Amino acid sequence: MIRKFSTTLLGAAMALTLVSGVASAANWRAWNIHHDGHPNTAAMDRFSELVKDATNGEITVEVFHGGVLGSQPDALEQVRIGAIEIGNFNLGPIGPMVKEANLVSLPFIFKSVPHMFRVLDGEAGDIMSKAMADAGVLPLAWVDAGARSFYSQKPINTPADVEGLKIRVMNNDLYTSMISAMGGNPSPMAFSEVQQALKTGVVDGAENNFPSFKNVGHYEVTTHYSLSEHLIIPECICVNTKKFEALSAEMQAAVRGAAEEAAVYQRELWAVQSEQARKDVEAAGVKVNEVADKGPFQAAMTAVYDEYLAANPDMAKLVEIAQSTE
Ligand code: BDP
Repeated sequence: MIRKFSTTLLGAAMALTLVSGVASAANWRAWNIHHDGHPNTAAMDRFSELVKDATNGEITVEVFHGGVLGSQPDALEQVRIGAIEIGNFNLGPIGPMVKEANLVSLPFIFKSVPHMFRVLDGEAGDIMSKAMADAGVLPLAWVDAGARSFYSQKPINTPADVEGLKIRVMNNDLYTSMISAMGGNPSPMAFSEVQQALKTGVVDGAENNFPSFKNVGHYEVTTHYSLSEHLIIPECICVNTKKFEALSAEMQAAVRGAAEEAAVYQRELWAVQSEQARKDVEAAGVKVNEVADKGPFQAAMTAVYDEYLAANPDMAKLVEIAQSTE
């Protein structure tokens, strides 16, 4: 009798182990807004392969490209609540959700892309990462998104050239303030709608980096790209905090390692493909112009900083760290 009982118990224990063994395998869904031919699409595919290898298939990541899982603000909310596990996000749309992330959305806050990475690798990056993780969107690695510049049907050389233009921006009040401060009319809009809006004249212009300008065909409906480089916004491979923290330490290290390796790959691809994207759009007829003096653009942003810091005085410390980082 006793033996029978213990055999039953053993059977139950084995069944439980089996069940929990199955439960510990995770099939994650990843959001990516870009299509084939964009560096981040290749990097997210690489990330998926790396996760599978590093976790011996215990965690799989299925990447959904082209924004099919929703717009960026929607997908961010999904990752925050754990309905989607992971994604390649731009920090711009994270700002309205996590105040600290807004540091990178202040125009001209960074001197260059390397400067931006130095800031992220320092104390400011730690503060931002913690705040993002606390909000449910934990950054595993930072990736490059170059600098954003204006494009329109005429060259833009001074803030006065933006006056009266309707310019599409990503969802973040800092960008609407930025355009208003130049005398333009900001139009927040989902990325997927911008090409049509440019084509039909619903907007007069937009702003982005070369790979994105090319990948979704904005260059086909635009004549001039002006190198204002007013925003240098990093992106992340970000995971739902709870799902990540529920993993064993070993699995966490494997997933983080995969993200870091995918980020190195992304940065290499970015360097090559953003040059190429510029050449491709020029070959297609887009006129690219340098902005000889960015001073007037920077000067116009004083009002944006003043207004923002008056409403968010606790952000002054992050701004000061970024500005004093060499
Ligand atoms: C691209 C970013 C993407 C944004 C898009 C936009 O990679 O995350 O959604 O710009 O302007 O450069 O909405």
